[in-house]
Amino acid sequence: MNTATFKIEGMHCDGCAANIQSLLERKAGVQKAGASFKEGEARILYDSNAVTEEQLVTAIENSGYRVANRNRG
Ligand SMILES: [Cu+2]
Repeated sequence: MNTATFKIEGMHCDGCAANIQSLLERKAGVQKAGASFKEGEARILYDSNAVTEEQLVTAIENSGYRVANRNRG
């Protein structure tokens, strides 16, 4: 399992965070995801054999948000 923390730009309410959380949770290979509007970030626990970090970023950005920064762990 891998963990990633993304700084996300473009969220403007808790609904945006819930939206990001559910789109991440729908991705194959994602075991757990959490997103916070207040902190402006998402934390993801995923299996890198099933989904890449790049694919997670793309899923978020295709929904109209921007991943400004990424950290592993
Ligand atoms: Cu919103």
